[in-house]
Amino acid sequence: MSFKKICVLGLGYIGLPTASTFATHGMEVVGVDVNRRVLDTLSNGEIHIHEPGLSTVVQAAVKSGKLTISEKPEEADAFLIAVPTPFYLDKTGEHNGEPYKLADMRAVTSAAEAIVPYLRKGTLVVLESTSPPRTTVELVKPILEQTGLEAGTDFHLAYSPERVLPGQILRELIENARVIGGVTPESARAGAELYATFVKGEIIQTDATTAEMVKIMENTTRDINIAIANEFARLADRFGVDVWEAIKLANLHPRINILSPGPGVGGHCISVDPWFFVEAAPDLSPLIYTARKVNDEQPHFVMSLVQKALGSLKGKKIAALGLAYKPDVDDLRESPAAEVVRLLLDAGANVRSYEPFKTDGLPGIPMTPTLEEALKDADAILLLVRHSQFCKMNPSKVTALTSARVVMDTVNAWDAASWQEAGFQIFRLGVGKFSISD
Ligand code: SAJ
Repeated sequence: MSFKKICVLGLGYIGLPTASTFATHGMEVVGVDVNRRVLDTLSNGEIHIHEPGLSTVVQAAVKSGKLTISEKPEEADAFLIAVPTPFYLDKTGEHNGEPYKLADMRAVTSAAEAIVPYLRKGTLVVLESTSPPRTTVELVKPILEQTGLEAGTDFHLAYSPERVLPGQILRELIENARVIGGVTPESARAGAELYATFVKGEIIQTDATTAEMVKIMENTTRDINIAIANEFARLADRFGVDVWEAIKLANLHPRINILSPGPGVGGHCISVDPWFFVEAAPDLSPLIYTARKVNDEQPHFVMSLVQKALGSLKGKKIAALGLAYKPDVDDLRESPAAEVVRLLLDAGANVRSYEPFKTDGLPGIPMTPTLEEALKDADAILLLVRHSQFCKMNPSKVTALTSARVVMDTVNAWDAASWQEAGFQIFRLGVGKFSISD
C-alpha cells in the first residue's frame, strides 16, 4: 500500500517533529491539535516548543504546502496519534497514603474517537503515545471498531513507540531503530511501510502489546539505574566517600556502567513511564515502585546538603542555577530542580532562580532574567542543572559578581579545587569527604 496523506493528532514534542518530517519527505500532512494557542502559534509560522532545528523544519514544511494545521482531522491514508498521556496523583487513599500515580488516558480516547468518522477500509492507525500495556487492543481498537470495520481485517492498527531524546529529536527520529507492533502481521507491515518514508534506522515488526511493553521497559530500566546511582550518592555521603570518584572507578569494570546521581529524575518520560507498569500490575512491580520513590525523594536529599552547608535556611539568600529537568533543554516538566526550589522556599529560604532556557519560568518561583542578578546579593550558590553555560563558569570571575562564599554542586559540574582556590567553600552532592586525606 502507498501512503500519500497522513493526519497527525497532537502537535507536541513528538507529534510536531514527526508531522514536519513526514512533510519534508514528500507526504501530505494535516497536523491536528485541540489547543487554540498551539494552532495560533503554528499558523503564525512560529513554534511553541524549544528543540534545536525544529523551527526551520516546521517552516519549510508549512511553506512547501505539505503541512497544514487544523483543529480537526480529515480523511487520510494514515492517522498517527501522538497526544499526551499525563499522570495524576491518586488521592483516593487506596494505597495507604503512599504516593501512587495513575495514567490519564482521556487524550488518547478522544483522539481515537475523532478518527472514527474518517476511518475507511484500508486506513492505517498508529498509536505513538506511551501507554499502559494492552492499550492498543483494549482501548483504541474497540473505539475504532465502532465504525463496524474490523481491526486487522478492514483497517490496520499498530503501536509504535517514539524513542527520541529531547534536544536531538530530529536526528534520532530518522536514525533510531523503530519498533512497530501490529494487531496483526499485516498491520505491522503497513506501519513499517509508513515509517520507511523517513526512518533510516532498522524497522522491526512485532505485535502491538510487545511494542508497548518495549517502550516502558526501556524507560523503567533507566529510572532504576538512576535510582541506584542516587542511592549510592546517599551511601557515599554517609561513609565519607566521593561518589563521583567511586562511580568513575567502578565504571572501569568492563561490564559496569553506573549512571549519574543528581537532584532527581524529571521530564515527561522516565519519571512517569514506570507508573504504567506499577498501575497495571502493582503485585508484580515492587522494585519499579521503589525506584520511583527513591528518585522522587532525591530533592529532599539535596535539601539535606543545603542544610549541611548553610544550617538554618530561614531568610538565606540562595541563587539557584537551573530549573530545567535536564541539561541544555527548556523543558521544566516534572523538574526535580524546580522541586528543590519549592522545598527551599517552603523552608523559608529567599531563593532566586535563573534558568537560561526559560526566563519566564514557573508560577510561584522567583526568577531573575540574568545570571548576574541571581548571584548579586546571594549568601550561597546552588547548582541544580548541568547546563553547558554553568559548567563553564569561572570561579575567579564569579567572586566579583557575588557576595556568596558558599557553593553547592548537585551535578558534579564544578572542579572543587578551583572553587576553593577562588575563596569558596564547596559542598557537593554525594561527597562525604572534603579532602583526599579524609
Ligand atoms: N538523569 C540523571 N542521571 C543520569 C541520566 C539522567 O539523574 O545519569 C536524569 C536527567 O537529569 C533527567 C531524567 O534523568 O531529569 C531523564 O533524562 P534522560 O536524559 O535520561 O531522558 P529523557 O526523559 O530526556 O528521554 C528519555 C530517553 N530514554 C532513554 O534514554 C531510555 C529517550 O530515548 C526517550 O525517547 C524519552 O525518554 C521518552 O520520550 O520516553
